[in-house]
Amino acid sequence: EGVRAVAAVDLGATSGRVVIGRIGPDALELELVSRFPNGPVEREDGLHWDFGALHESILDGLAEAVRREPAIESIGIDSWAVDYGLLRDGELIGEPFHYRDGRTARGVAEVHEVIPFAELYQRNGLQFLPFNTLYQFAADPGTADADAALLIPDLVAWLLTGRRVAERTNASTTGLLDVRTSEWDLELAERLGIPTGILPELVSPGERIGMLRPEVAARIGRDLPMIAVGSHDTASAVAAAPLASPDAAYISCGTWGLVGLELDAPVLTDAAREANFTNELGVDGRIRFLHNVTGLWLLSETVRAWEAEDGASINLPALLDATGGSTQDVPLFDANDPALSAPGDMPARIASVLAASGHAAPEDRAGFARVILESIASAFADAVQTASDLSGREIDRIHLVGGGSLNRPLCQATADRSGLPVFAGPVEATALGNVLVQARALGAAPVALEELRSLVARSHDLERYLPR
Ligand code: LFR
Repeated sequence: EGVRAVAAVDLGATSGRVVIGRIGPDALELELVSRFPNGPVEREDGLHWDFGALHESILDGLAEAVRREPAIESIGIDSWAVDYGLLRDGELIGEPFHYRDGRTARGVAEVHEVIPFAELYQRNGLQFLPFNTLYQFAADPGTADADAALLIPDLVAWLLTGRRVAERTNASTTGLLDVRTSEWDLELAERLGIPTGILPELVSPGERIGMLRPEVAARIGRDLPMIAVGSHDTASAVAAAPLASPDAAYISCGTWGLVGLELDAPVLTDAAREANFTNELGVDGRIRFLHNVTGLWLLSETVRAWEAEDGASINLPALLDATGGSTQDVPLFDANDPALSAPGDMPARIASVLAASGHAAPEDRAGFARVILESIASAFADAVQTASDLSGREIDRIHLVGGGSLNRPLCQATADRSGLPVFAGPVEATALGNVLVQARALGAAPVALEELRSLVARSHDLERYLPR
Protein backbone atom coordinates (compact mmCIF):
# COMPACT_ATOMS: atom_id res chain seq x y z
CA GLU A 1 0.00 0.00 0.00
CA GLY A 2 1.23 3.45 -0.91
CA VAL A 3 4.15 1.96 -2.81
CA ARG A 4 5.16 3.82 -5.98
CA ALA A 5 7.49 2.66 -8.74
CA VAL A 6 10.03 4.20 -11.12
CA ALA A 7 12.61 2.83 -13.57
CA ALA A 8 16.30 3.69 -13.28
CA VAL A 9 18.95 3.22 -15.94
CA ASP A 10 22.46 3.16 -14.49
CA LEU A 11 25.42 2.88 -16.86
CA GLY A 12 28.82 2.01 -15.42
CA ALA A 13 32.15 1.64 -17.17
CA THR A 14 32.03 -2.17 -17.00
CA SER A 15 28.26 -2.83 -17.01
CA GLY A 16 24.92 -1.14 -17.30
CA ARG A 17 21.63 -2.03 -15.66
CA VAL A 18 17.95 -1.24 -15.68
CA VAL A 19 16.18 -1.53 -12.34
CA ILE A 20 12.74 -0.99 -10.94
CA GLY A 21 12.71 1.09 -7.78
CA ARG A 22 9.80 0.75 -5.38
CA ILE A 23 9.36 3.30 -2.66
CA GLY A 24 6.91 3.66 0.20
CA PRO A 25 6.82 5.59 3.47
CA ASP A 26 9.14 3.03 5.06
CA ALA A 27 10.36 0.96 2.13
CA LEU A 28 12.93 1.35 -0.59
CA GLU A 29 13.62 -1.61 -2.83
CA LEU A 30 15.31 -2.32 -6.12
CA GLU A 31 14.52 -5.09 -8.57
CA LEU A 32 17.18 -5.80 -11.16
CA VAL A 33 15.56 -6.08 -14.57
CA SER A 34 18.56 -6.40 -16.85
CA ARG A 35 22.31 -6.13 -16.77
CA PHE A 36 24.49 -5.75 -19.86
CA PRO A 37 28.25 -5.59 -20.36
CA ASN A 38 30.07 -2.36 -21.21
CA GLY A 39 33.67 -1.41 -21.82
CA PRO A 40 36.11 0.24 -24.17
CA VAL A 41 36.09 -0.85 -27.81
CA GLU A 42 39.11 -0.25 -30.00
CA ARG A 43 38.28 1.40 -33.34
CA GLU A 44 40.54 2.73 -36.08
CA ASP A 45 40.62 6.23 -34.59
CA GLY A 46 40.91 5.21 -30.94
CA LEU A 47 38.94 3.96 -27.94
CA HIS A 48 35.17 4.34 -28.02
CA TRP A 49 32.01 3.15 -26.29
CA ASP A 50 29.69 0.84 -28.20
CA PHE A 51 26.89 3.34 -27.80
CA GLY A 52 24.57 1.61 -30.27
CA ALA A 53 24.62 -1.55 -28.14
CA LEU A 54 24.01 0.46 -24.95
CA HIS A 55 21.05 2.23 -26.53
CA GLU A 56 19.46 -1.08 -27.57
CA SER A 57 20.02 -2.63 -24.14
CA ILE A 58 18.44 0.40 -22.47
CA LEU A 59 15.31 0.17 -24.62
CA ASP A 60 15.03 -3.60 -24.09
CA GLY A 61 15.52 -3.17 -20.36
CA LEU A 62 12.88 -0.45 -20.09
CA ALA A 63 10.38 -2.51 -22.07
CA GLU A 64 10.96 -5.43 -19.71
CA ALA A 65 10.67 -3.14 -16.66
CA VAL A 66 7.28 -1.85 -17.81
CA ARG A 67 6.13 -5.38 -18.56
CA ARG A 68 7.03 -6.49 -15.03
CA GLU A 69 5.75 -3.38 -13.26
CA PRO A 70 2.91 -1.56 -14.98
CA ALA A 71 2.82 1.01 -12.15
CA ILE A 72 6.13 2.62 -13.23
CA GLU A 73 5.63 6.39 -13.32
CA SER A 74 8.89 7.74 -14.70
CA ILE A 75 12.40 7.02 -16.00
CA GLY A 76 15.75 8.41 -14.85
CA ILE A 77 19.24 7.83 -16.20
CA ASP A 78 22.76 8.21 -14.83
CA SER A 79 26.20 7.20 -16.11
CA TRP A 80 29.90 7.83 -15.75
CA ALA A 81 30.86 11.44 -16.37
CA VAL A 82 32.80 13.56 -18.89
CA ASP A 83 32.04 11.65 -22.13
CA TYR A 84 29.68 12.97 -24.78
CA GLY A 85 28.24 12.58 -28.24
CA LEU A 86 28.23 15.31 -30.87
CA LEU A 87 25.10 16.06 -32.91
CA ARG A 88 24.88 17.61 -36.30
CA ASP A 89 21.65 18.26 -38.19
CA GLY A 90 19.81 16.20 -35.61
CA GLU A 91 22.07 13.14 -35.95
CA LEU A 92 24.74 11.69 -33.70
CA ILE A 93 28.06 12.05 -35.51
CA GLY A 94 30.23 9.08 -34.66
CA GLU A 95 30.49 6.85 -31.63
CA PRO A 96 31.32 8.65 -28.38
CA PHE A 97 34.99 8.43 -27.45
CA HIS A 98 36.03 6.59 -24.28
CA TYR A 99 37.68 8.85 -21.71
CA ARG A 100 40.66 6.50 -21.56
CA ASP A 101 41.48 7.27 -25.20
CA GLY A 102 44.97 8.72 -25.50
CA ARG A 103 44.02 11.68 -27.72
CA THR A 104 43.21 13.82 -24.70
CA ALA A 105 46.92 14.51 -23.98
CA ARG A 106 46.96 16.87 -26.97
CA GLY A 107 43.88 18.66 -25.66
CA VAL A 108 45.47 19.20 -22.24
CA ALA A 109 48.50 20.92 -23.75
CA GLU A 110 46.32 23.14 -25.95
CA VAL A 111 43.98 24.19 -23.16
CA HIS A 112 46.72 24.94 -20.63
CA GLU A 113 48.54 27.05 -23.19
CA VAL A 114 45.50 29.34 -23.36
CA ILE A 115 44.52 29.17 -19.66
CA PRO A 116 46.93 27.96 -16.98
CA PHE A 117 45.58 25.24 -14.71
CA ALA A 118 45.58 27.50 -11.62
CA GLU A 119 43.21 29.91 -13.36
CA LEU A 120 41.00 27.09 -14.61
CA TYR A 121 40.71 25.78 -11.06
CA GLN A 122 39.41 29.13 -9.84
CA ARG A 123 36.73 29.08 -12.52
CA ASN A 124 35.59 25.45 -12.62
CA GLY A 125 36.89 24.02 -9.32
CA LEU A 126 37.91 20.72 -10.91
CA GLN A 127 40.85 18.48 -10.10
CA PHE A 128 43.10 17.82 -13.06
CA LEU A 129 42.02 14.71 -14.94
CA PRO A 130 43.35 14.50 -18.50
CA PHE A 131 39.93 13.44 -19.77
CA ASN A 132 37.83 16.32 -18.40
CA THR A 133 35.45 17.20 -21.23
CA LEU A 134 37.05 20.52 -22.07
CA TYR A 135 40.32 18.74 -22.94
CA GLN A 136 38.42 16.18 -25.01
CA PHE A 137 36.63 18.96 -26.92
CA ALA A 138 40.00 20.55 -27.70
CA ALA A 139 41.32 17.25 -29.11
CA ASP A 140 38.14 16.25 -30.97
CA PRO A 141 38.03 17.14 -34.67
CA GLY A 142 34.20 17.01 -34.53
CA THR A 143 33.71 19.84 -32.00
CA ALA A 144 34.10 22.68 -34.49
CA ASP A 145 31.14 21.78 -36.68
CA ALA A 146 28.76 20.19 -34.19
CA ASP A 147 25.38 21.73 -33.34
CA ALA A 148 25.25 20.18 -29.89
CA ALA A 149 27.35 18.21 -27.43
CA LEU A 150 25.38 15.94 -25.11
CA LEU A 151 26.91 14.06 -22.16
CA ILE A 152 26.13 10.33 -22.18
CA PRO A 153 22.95 10.42 -20.00
CA ASP A 154 21.76 13.55 -21.82
CA LEU A 155 22.41 11.82 -25.13
CA VAL A 156 20.19 8.93 -24.05
CA ALA A 157 17.55 11.38 -22.78
CA TRP A 158 17.59 13.10 -26.18
CA LEU A 159 17.16 9.80 -28.01
CA LEU A 160 14.27 8.92 -25.73
CA THR A 161 12.48 12.28 -25.51
CA GLY A 162 13.82 14.47 -28.31
CA ARG A 163 14.81 17.17 -25.83
CA ARG A 164 18.39 18.47 -25.59
CA VAL A 165 19.47 19.36 -22.07
CA ALA A 166 22.56 19.26 -19.88
CA GLU A 167 21.93 17.94 -16.39
CA ARG A 168 23.90 20.04 -13.93
CA THR A 169 25.72 17.49 -11.75
CA ASN A 170 27.24 15.89 -14.81
CA ALA A 171 27.77 19.24 -16.57
CA SER A 172 29.95 20.15 -13.59
CA THR A 173 32.48 17.51 -14.74
CA THR A 174 33.00 19.14 -18.14
CA GLY A 175 35.19 21.95 -16.84
CA LEU A 176 32.92 24.47 -18.52
CA LEU A 177 30.50 25.04 -15.64
CA ASP A 178 31.18 28.06 -13.45
CA VAL A 179 31.87 26.66 -9.96
CA ARG A 180 30.37 29.77 -8.32
CA THR A 181 27.13 30.13 -10.31
CA SER A 182 26.49 26.60 -11.71
CA GLU A 183 25.88 28.19 -15.12
CA TRP A 184 27.92 27.62 -18.29
CA ASP A 185 31.11 29.68 -18.29
CA LEU A 186 30.62 30.98 -21.83
CA GLU A 187 33.60 33.29 -21.65
CA LEU A 188 35.85 30.32 -20.84
CA ALA A 189 34.37 28.32 -23.74
CA GLU A 190 34.96 31.25 -26.11
CA ARG A 191 38.56 31.67 -25.04
CA LEU A 192 39.11 27.96 -25.75
CA GLY A 193 37.49 28.19 -29.16
CA ILE A 194 34.62 25.89 -28.14
CA PRO A 195 31.45 26.96 -29.99
CA THR A 196 29.13 28.04 -27.17
CA GLY A 197 26.08 27.02 -29.20
CA ILE A 198 26.89 23.34 -28.60
CA LEU A 199 26.20 23.71 -24.86
CA PRO A 200 22.54 22.88 -24.19
CA GLU A 201 20.14 24.35 -21.68
CA LEU A 202 20.98 23.30 -18.11
CA VAL A 203 18.50 21.40 -15.93
CA SER A 204 18.79 20.32 -12.30
CA PRO A 205 17.99 16.96 -10.69
CA GLY A 206 14.26 16.65 -10.14
CA GLU A 207 13.27 18.65 -13.24
CA ARG A 208 11.14 16.94 -15.81
CA ILE A 209 12.97 16.47 -19.12
CA GLY A 210 9.96 15.45 -21.19
CA MET A 211 7.74 12.63 -22.39
CA LEU A 212 9.03 9.77 -24.53
CA ARG A 213 9.00 10.18 -28.31
CA PRO A 214 6.01 8.32 -29.77
CA GLU A 215 8.16 5.61 -31.39
CA VAL A 216 10.06 5.06 -28.12
CA ALA A 217 6.81 4.92 -26.14
CA ALA A 218 5.52 2.35 -28.63
CA ARG A 219 8.61 0.19 -28.25
CA ILE A 220 8.64 0.38 -24.45
CA GLY A 221 4.91 -0.16 -24.28
CA ARG A 222 4.06 2.97 -22.24
CA ASP A 223 4.30 6.72 -22.50
CA LEU A 224 6.32 7.97 -19.56
CA PRO A 225 8.13 11.13 -18.50
CA MET A 226 11.89 11.24 -18.07
CA ILE A 227 12.96 13.03 -14.93
CA ALA A 228 16.47 14.46 -14.52
CA VAL A 229 18.33 12.81 -11.64
CA GLY A 230 21.90 13.29 -10.47
CA SER A 231 22.89 12.00 -13.91
CA HIS A 232 26.54 11.80 -12.91
CA ASP A 233 26.64 8.34 -11.31
CA THR A 234 28.81 9.63 -8.46
CA ALA A 235 26.27 12.38 -7.70
CA SER A 236 23.51 9.77 -7.43
CA ALA A 237 25.70 7.50 -5.29
CA VAL A 238 26.55 10.30 -2.86
CA ALA A 239 22.89 11.37 -2.69
CA ALA A 240 22.00 7.84 -1.49
CA ALA A 241 25.06 7.33 0.74
CA PRO A 242 23.61 6.99 4.25
CA LEU A 243 25.96 9.63 5.68
CA ALA A 244 25.24 9.87 9.38
CA SER A 245 26.69 13.36 9.82
CA PRO A 246 28.77 16.01 8.02
CA ASP A 247 31.83 14.37 9.56
CA ALA A 248 31.28 11.16 7.60
CA ALA A 249 33.50 10.72 4.55
CA TYR A 250 32.31 8.67 1.61
CA ILE A 251 34.02 6.43 -0.90
CA SER A 252 31.94 5.62 -3.94
CA CYS A 253 33.84 2.62 -5.21
CA GLY A 254 33.44 0.94 -8.58
CA THR A 255 35.87 1.33 -11.46
CA TRP A 256 36.94 4.48 -9.62
CA GLY A 257 37.03 5.22 -5.94
CA LEU A 258 35.65 8.72 -5.40
CA VAL A 259 36.82 9.76 -1.96
CA GLY A 260 35.65 12.85 -0.13
CA LEU A 261 33.11 14.89 1.75
CA GLU A 262 29.88 16.67 1.03
CA LEU A 263 30.24 20.42 1.57
CA ASP A 264 27.97 23.47 1.25
CA ALA A 265 30.52 25.54 -0.64
CA PRO A 266 33.52 24.84 -2.86
CA VAL A 267 37.09 24.89 -1.54
CA LEU A 268 39.29 26.63 -4.12
CA THR A 269 42.48 27.12 -2.15
CA ASP A 270 45.99 26.54 -3.48
CA ALA A 271 46.26 23.57 -1.13
CA ALA A 272 43.09 21.97 -2.55
CA ARG A 273 44.35 22.52 -6.06
CA GLU A 274 47.76 21.07 -5.27
CA ALA A 275 46.16 18.03 -3.64
CA ASN A 276 44.06 17.64 -6.81
CA PHE A 277 40.71 17.80 -5.04
CA THR A 278 37.62 18.50 -7.09
CA ASN A 279 34.46 20.48 -6.40
CA GLU A 280 31.79 18.67 -8.37
CA LEU A 281 28.14 19.60 -8.11
CA GLY A 282 25.88 17.29 -6.15
CA VAL A 283 22.14 16.88 -5.87
CA ASP A 284 20.48 19.95 -4.26
CA GLY A 285 23.49 22.16 -4.97
CA ARG A 286 25.74 20.33 -2.52
CA ILE A 287 29.44 20.23 -3.34
CA ARG A 288 31.12 16.86 -3.82
CA PHE A 289 34.58 17.73 -2.57
CA LEU A 290 36.53 14.65 -3.58
CA HIS A 291 39.54 13.07 -5.20
CA ASN A 292 39.53 10.39 -7.90
CA VAL A 293 41.47 7.29 -6.87
CA THR A 294 41.78 4.51 -9.41
CA GLY A 295 39.57 1.81 -7.93
CA LEU A 296 38.53 -1.65 -9.02
CA TRP A 297 39.73 -0.91 -12.56
CA LEU A 298 43.13 -2.21 -11.44
CA LEU A 299 41.64 -5.49 -10.27
CA SER A 300 39.12 -5.99 -13.10
CA GLU A 301 41.77 -5.34 -15.77
CA THR A 302 44.16 -7.73 -14.00
CA VAL A 303 41.51 -10.44 -13.80
CA ARG A 304 40.62 -9.85 -17.46
CA ALA A 305 44.28 -10.46 -18.43
CA TRP A 306 44.48 -13.64 -16.33
CA GLU A 307 41.25 -14.92 -17.86
CA ALA A 308 42.63 -14.32 -21.36
CA GLU A 309 45.80 -16.17 -20.36
CA ASP A 310 43.84 -19.13 -18.95
CA GLY A 311 41.08 -19.13 -21.53
CA ALA A 312 38.74 -19.60 -18.58
CA SER A 313 36.91 -17.36 -16.15
CA ILE A 314 38.20 -16.64 -12.66
CA ASN A 315 36.19 -17.10 -9.49
CA LEU A 316 36.48 -13.63 -7.98
CA PRO A 317 35.02 -14.38 -4.52
CA ALA A 318 37.47 -17.29 -4.15
CA LEU A 319 40.35 -15.07 -5.25
CA LEU A 320 39.36 -12.40 -2.70
CA ASP A 321 39.09 -15.01 0.06
CA ALA A 322 42.55 -16.25 -0.79
CA THR A 323 44.07 -12.78 -0.33
CA GLY A 324 43.85 -13.65 3.35
CA GLY A 325 43.22 -11.59 6.43
CA SER A 326 46.81 -10.98 7.38
CA THR A 327 47.98 -7.50 8.34
CA GLN A 328 51.50 -8.24 7.21
CA ASP A 329 53.20 -5.56 5.14
CA VAL A 330 53.00 -5.82 1.39
CA PRO A 331 54.71 -3.67 -1.24
CA LEU A 332 52.49 -0.81 -2.42
CA PHE A 333 52.28 1.07 -5.69
CA ASP A 334 50.61 4.36 -6.61
CA ALA A 335 47.10 3.41 -7.73
CA ASN A 336 46.91 6.66 -9.72
CA ASP A 337 50.10 6.04 -11.70
CA PRO A 338 49.20 7.27 -15.24
CA ALA A 339 50.92 4.16 -16.64
CA LEU A 340 47.94 2.14 -15.36
CA SER A 341 45.14 4.13 -16.93
CA ALA A 342 44.84 2.57 -20.41
CA PRO A 343 43.26 -0.86 -20.88
CA GLY A 344 45.33 -4.00 -21.50
CA ASP A 345 48.18 -6.00 -20.01
CA MET A 346 47.59 -4.80 -16.45
CA PRO A 347 49.59 -7.42 -14.47
CA ALA A 348 52.75 -6.66 -16.44
CA ARG A 349 52.29 -2.91 -16.08
CA ILE A 350 51.70 -3.16 -12.33
CA ALA A 351 54.79 -5.36 -12.03
CA SER A 352 56.89 -2.76 -13.81
CA VAL A 353 55.54 0.08 -11.65
CA LEU A 354 56.48 -2.02 -8.60
CA ALA A 355 59.91 -2.81 -10.07
CA ALA A 356 60.57 0.91 -10.63
CA SER A 357 60.37 1.40 -6.85
CA GLY A 358 62.53 -1.64 -6.16
CA HIS A 359 59.74 -4.11 -5.33
CA ALA A 360 59.16 -7.54 -6.75
CA ALA A 361 55.58 -8.41 -7.67
CA PRO A 362 54.20 -11.45 -5.81
CA GLU A 363 54.34 -14.58 -7.96
CA ASP A 364 50.98 -15.99 -6.94
CA ARG A 365 47.70 -14.44 -8.01
CA ALA A 366 46.21 -14.10 -4.53
CA GLY A 367 49.33 -12.26 -3.38
CA PHE A 368 49.19 -10.06 -6.45
CA ALA A 369 45.51 -9.25 -5.87
CA ARG A 370 46.34 -8.37 -2.27
CA VAL A 371 49.01 -5.87 -3.39
CA ILE A 372 46.40 -4.24 -5.62
CA LEU A 373 43.75 -4.01 -2.86
CA GLU A 374 46.20 -2.73 -0.24
CA SER A 375 47.49 -0.13 -2.71
CA ILE A 376 43.95 1.07 -3.41
CA ALA A 377 43.12 1.12 0.32
CA SER A 378 46.26 3.09 1.06
CA ALA A 379 45.30 5.70 -1.55
CA PHE A 380 41.78 5.79 -0.05
CA ALA A 381 43.15 6.42 3.44
CA ASP A 382 45.45 9.18 2.18
CA ALA A 383 42.58 10.89 0.36
CA VAL A 384 40.35 10.75 3.46
CA GLN A 385 43.12 12.36 5.51
CA THR A 386 43.65 15.03 2.85
CA ALA A 387 39.91 15.77 2.68
CA SER A 388 39.97 16.30 6.43
CA ASP A 389 43.03 18.58 6.30
CA LEU A 390 41.65 20.67 3.45
CA SER A 391 38.15 21.08 4.86
CA GLY A 392 39.03 21.35 8.53
CA ARG A 393 36.56 18.58 9.37
CA GLU A 394 37.31 15.89 11.91
CA ILE A 395 36.25 12.74 10.07
CA ASP A 396 34.76 10.05 12.30
CA ARG A 397 33.75 7.34 9.84
CA ILE A 398 33.82 6.28 6.22
CA HIS A 399 30.80 5.17 4.21
CA LEU A 400 31.90 2.92 1.37
CA VAL A 401 29.16 2.48 -1.24
CA GLY A 402 28.98 0.82 -4.65
CA GLY A 403 30.42 -2.44 -5.98
CA GLY A 404 33.52 -2.11 -3.80
CA SER A 405 31.37 -2.45 -0.67
CA LEU A 406 31.15 -6.20 -1.42
CA ASN A 407 34.94 -6.51 -1.53
CA ARG A 408 35.68 -7.53 2.07
CA PRO A 409 39.49 -7.36 1.98
CA LEU A 410 39.28 -3.89 0.43
CA CYS A 411 36.84 -2.63 3.09
CA GLN A 412 38.95 -4.09 5.90
CA ALA A 413 42.19 -2.69 4.50
CA THR A 414 40.55 0.74 4.17
CA ALA A 415 39.55 0.62 7.85
CA ASP A 416 43.01 -0.58 8.88
CA ARG A 417 44.91 2.02 6.90
CA SER A 418 42.64 4.98 7.78
CA GLY A 419 42.18 4.03 11.44
CA LEU A 420 38.45 4.74 10.97
CA PRO A 421 35.37 2.53 11.01
CA VAL A 422 34.15 1.70 7.53
CA PHE A 423 30.40 1.24 6.96
CA ALA A 424 29.98 -0.72 3.74
CA GLY A 425 26.88 -0.51 1.55
CA PRO A 426 24.54 -0.19 -0.10
CA VAL A 427 26.10 -1.82 -3.13
CA GLU A 428 23.53 -0.21 -5.45
CA ALA A 429 23.85 3.33 -4.06
CA THR A 430 23.91 4.86 -7.53
CA ALA A 431 20.64 3.27 -8.66
CA LEU A 432 19.08 4.13 -5.27
CA GLY A 433 20.05 7.80 -5.68
CA ASN A 434 18.55 7.77 -9.16
CA VAL A 435 15.30 6.25 -7.82
CA LEU A 436 15.08 8.59 -4.82
CA VAL A 437 15.41 11.77 -6.84
CA GLN A 438 12.70 10.63 -9.24
CA ALA A 439 10.43 9.58 -6.40
CA ARG A 440 10.89 12.94 -4.70
CA ALA A 441 10.02 14.78 -7.91
CA LEU A 442 6.82 12.71 -8.10
CA GLY A 443 5.93 13.64 -4.53
CA ALA A 444 6.53 10.06 -3.40
CA ALA A 445 9.52 10.73 -1.11
CA PRO A 446 10.54 13.34 1.47
CA VAL A 447 12.02 16.63 0.27
CA ALA A 448 15.14 16.85 2.47
CA LEU A 449 18.21 14.97 1.28
CA GLU A 450 18.91 13.95 4.88
CA GLU A 451 15.50 12.26 5.04
CA LEU A 452 16.18 10.40 1.80
CA ARG A 453 19.44 9.17 3.32
CA SER A 454 17.73 8.10 6.47
CA LEU A 455 15.29 6.06 4.37
CA VAL A 456 18.32 4.34 2.78
CA ALA A 457 19.77 3.68 6.23
CA ARG A 458 16.49 2.22 7.51
CA SER A 459 15.99 -0.04 4.50
CA HIS A 460 19.54 -1.36 4.06
CA ASP A 461 21.90 -3.24 6.37
CA LEU A 462 25.41 -1.86 6.44
CA GLU A 463 28.43 -4.01 7.22
CA ARG A 464 30.81 -2.49 9.75
CA TYR A 465 34.61 -2.93 9.57
CA LEU A 466 36.69 -1.74 12.50
CA PRO A 467 40.36 -0.87 12.15
CA ARG A 468 42.63 -3.66 13.41
C1 LFR B 1 32.68 7.07 -11.79
C2 LFR B 1 32.97 8.30 -12.64
C3 LFR B 1 33.81 9.30 -11.91
C4 LFR B 1 34.42 10.03 -13.06
C5 LFR B 1 34.79 8.88 -13.96
C6 LFR B 1 34.93 9.19 -15.39
O1 LFR B 1 31.93 6.15 -12.51
O2 LFR B 1 31.78 8.90 -13.07
O3 LFR B 1 33.11 10.13 -11.02
O4 LFR B 1 35.50 10.83 -12.72
O5 LFR B 1 33.74 7.94 -13.77
O6 LFR B 1 33.74 9.64 -15.94
